[in-house]
Amino acid sequence: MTVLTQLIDELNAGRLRVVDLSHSLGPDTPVIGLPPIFGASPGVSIDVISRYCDQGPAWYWNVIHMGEHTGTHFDAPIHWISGKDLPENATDTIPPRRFVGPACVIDVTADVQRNNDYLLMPEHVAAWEATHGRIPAGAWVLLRTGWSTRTDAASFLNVHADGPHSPGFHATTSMLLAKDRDVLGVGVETVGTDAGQAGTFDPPFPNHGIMHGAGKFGLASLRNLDQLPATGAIVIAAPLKIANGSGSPLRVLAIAPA
Ligand code: 23J
Ligand code: MN
Repeated sequence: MTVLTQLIDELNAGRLRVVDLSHSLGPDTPVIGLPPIFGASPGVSIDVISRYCDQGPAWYWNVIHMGEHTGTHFDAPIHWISGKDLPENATDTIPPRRFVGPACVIDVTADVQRNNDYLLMPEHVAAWEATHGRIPAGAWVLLRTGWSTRTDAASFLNVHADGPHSPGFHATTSMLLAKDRDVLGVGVETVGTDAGQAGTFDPPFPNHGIMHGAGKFGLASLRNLDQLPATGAIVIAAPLKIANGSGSPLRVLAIAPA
């Protein structure tokens, strides 16, 4: 018996389960809207090449078209200017070992219900660690907010006259996680790893700047975080091997105790 045969035995026996942390990807997938002075990410389009028809009598396949940062997706360090010169910073050069790590799930659902602009602070991490133990190096830190239950695009993006409102990380927390805890990266249920209002922060989009400047990753638009324990699950998040890619849609899988 090896740990790998034991893994399969535990999955077969239902003592471990695979939890899908991804949304379905299609034309209805919401995409981030940046101020119009910046380039825009298109929505998803899927066009049939053939479907058991004259163009392909026995086969069905599609052409897909979308931005790299669409739906449930991975942010590589090269996505941000702070990570642009780091080694192994793109989807095709990150060592695959770094796609796998233990999950630390921080549940702030109640705080976010009170305040859609909630930012995770270092003292919240300290309180979580007092209960669950120190976040180990090489962990995925997943911010459970309940945001993935917002299934219509308008409430998911939550754009008001003064811009989008959704939770995220305070810059000091991003520093703590990236530098002191040496995480793989952070994952969120929202459209991006920065808070909705982060374009107005000084500096703008601090989580992107700090995480990617430290060679860390992001996972956006996760779901089913309520099916994970605070500790004890592992996450596998491997982006498409796009040459020089800044990120990609992906299937994020967790393996968790049943
Ligand atoms: C570009 C600019 C700002 C942001 C983003 C992309 C993302 O959220 C992303 O998908 O990485 S905030
Ligand atoms: Mn992204």
